[in-house]
Amino acid sequence: MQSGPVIVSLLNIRLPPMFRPASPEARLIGSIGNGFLLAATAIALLVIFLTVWITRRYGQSRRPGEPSQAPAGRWLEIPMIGGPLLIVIAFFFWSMRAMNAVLPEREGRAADVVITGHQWFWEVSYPTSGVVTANEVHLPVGKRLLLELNSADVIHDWWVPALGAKMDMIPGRSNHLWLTVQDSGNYLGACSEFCGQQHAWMRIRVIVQPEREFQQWLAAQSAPAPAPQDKLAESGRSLFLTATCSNCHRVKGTAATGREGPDLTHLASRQTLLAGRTDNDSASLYRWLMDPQKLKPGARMPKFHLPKDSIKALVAWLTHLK
Ligand code: HEC
Ligand SMILES: [Cu+2]
Repeated sequence: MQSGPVIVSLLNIRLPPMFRPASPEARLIGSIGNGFLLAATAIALLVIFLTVWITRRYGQSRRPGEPSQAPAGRWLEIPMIGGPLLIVIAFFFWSMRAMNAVLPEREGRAADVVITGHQWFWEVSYPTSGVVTANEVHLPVGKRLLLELNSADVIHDWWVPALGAKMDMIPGRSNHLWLTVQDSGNYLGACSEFCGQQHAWMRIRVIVQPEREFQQWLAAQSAPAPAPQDKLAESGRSLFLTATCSNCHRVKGTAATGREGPDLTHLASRQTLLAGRTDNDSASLYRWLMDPQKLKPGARMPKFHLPKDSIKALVAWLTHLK
């Protein structure tokens, strides 16, 4: 459901995602934002009105000389103190309600999904099925899920505006969020705490699917990497295992068990590469392996100066990893 003010839908304006909440948690947080915007607008209008009215009524041209300095009576002091106090109290309870809905009480439950921020990609793991993937988070629709958020290096911050709360990922501790997504679809977000050179290319893609589809995806992901189907891919696979690639990347079903870089077991099933930097196709893979530093300067993957034929073989194998 894409809710928003009527006037906006009439004008056919596409609001930014934080005004199109897709979860009850996001809706609650959005309501505070909207309430705040309304209250602040009303106060700004009141101040502007009083400024104009008072200057016109009591200005020098109308009433020359020093204005009378009589102090205001109780009738003015009580609303001037009481009004703001009431507003602050209302927002305090409103915020407490939202915090209670979004921040766990974990209810003794283990996390459904564990997301770990790395410079500059997201490791995504599903503890109950042992699935590990990267950058694209698949979730089942309509289920109340507990997310665990960690960091492998510096502070990152998880934020998918349409899905609600923003949460820091702090090295050495785990933060948690509850999340219920009500509609299937793709939801985009980004790392929201400056975390180094490629912070801007640390995008999030949450893919929300009907339960059956999600379970199919999970089952496919828990399988080991498919065997190479042709000679070229076969040589790409052995190159991968003998070059240093396997020190940093895991490919389930092979000897590659590195965790420094994204898990590549089912790389070809993802929509994008490098946390949203490019589409996932052979041309982009080729460009990446030719010179990672050109595509994502500063990325934690060095340039290998591999001959073109070797890169072609690697790409052939990587595109096999459905
Ligand atoms: C020193 C560690 C390291 C080594 C060695 C390494 N990589 Fe990487 N690789 C990374 C990191 C880190 C990333 C994530 C870059 C980013 O998105 O910022 C990455 C990303 C990738 C990606 C994109 C994955 C995705 O989901 O977007 C591919 C494909 C890849 N590497 C292939 C290889 C191949 C092939 C080799 C060997 C020739 C190799 N890597 C060697 C660290 C490494
Ligand atoms: Cu980050």
